[in-house]
Amino acid sequence: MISESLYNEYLAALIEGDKKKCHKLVKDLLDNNISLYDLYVHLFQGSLYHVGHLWEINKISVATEHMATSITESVLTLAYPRIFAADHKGKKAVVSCLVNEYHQIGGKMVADIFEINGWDGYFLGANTPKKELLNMIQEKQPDMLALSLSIYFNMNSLYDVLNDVQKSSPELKVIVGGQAFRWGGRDVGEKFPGVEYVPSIKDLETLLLENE
Ligand code: B12
Repeated sequence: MISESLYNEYLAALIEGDKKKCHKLVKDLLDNNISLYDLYVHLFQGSLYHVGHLWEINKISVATEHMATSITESVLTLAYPRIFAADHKGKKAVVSCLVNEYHQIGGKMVADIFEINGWDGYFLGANTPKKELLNMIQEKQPDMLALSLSIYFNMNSLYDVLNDVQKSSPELKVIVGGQAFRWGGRDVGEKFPGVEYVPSIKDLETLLLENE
């Protein structure tokens, strides 16, 4: 678990732009065997939601928010040695954000959860055009496709992509998740049978264990 004082120390360093301190705090946590879940959800996600709130109420600038995001993207890589140490099972997942979706950290975490559970997680990143995504699915022939959505206004793009994916790869298991679903769309499985809304990376781990 992450103590409140450590969380506050990390958050202050993040907002200050003290990358060195953020790196040290995260490295110490990893050396002390913190679970990836605690690190990703309680430290990285928690602090970014906090940063988003401070930005929303005009307590910090857009530039500070961008700086905090960039530091988070760099400290995420500190967990790579642990993530890539997992035994691989020969299963593959393509993980992507859709076109006009620039929030990519949640999707990156999802790809890491696949990796640590022994899957190859091919992460395509932010703003991926539909055609490129469909091509990658043909190329990699994944066992699962995971789509991440943060902006609710992008829900129609999601439906458009799901339509085409179900036509070109009818057997492919598709899961969706991300903050956009706070505002609606959790009934996606009714519109697209077989597509599953997965609320969190904890639920994703459970799903992967069930799929072993
Ligand atoms: C950083 C950030 C940005 C950065 C993103 C850069 C990057 N490299 O990713 C930039 C500057 C690009 C950005 C832009 C915008 N942003 Co912004 N942004 C944020 C911020 C501060 C953090 C996002 C983040 O990384 N969170 C941390 C990650 C780890 O959390 P997460 O995405 O929720 O992911 C977790 C889960 O949801 C889940 N998950 C995610 N995807 C999936 C998928 C599957 C399959 C599964 C199982 C799970 C899962 O797992 C993750 C780990 O637990 C948020 C604040 C917030 N509350 O998040 C606002 C926020 C998301 N942004 C917001 C807005 C409004 C915008 C803009 C429209 C602002 C503007 N006026 O330009 C633009 C839109 C750009 C676009 N078209 O995408 C709003 C969205 C509100 C809404 N109603 O949709 C938020 C919530 C801020 C706010 N409080 O208003 N933003």
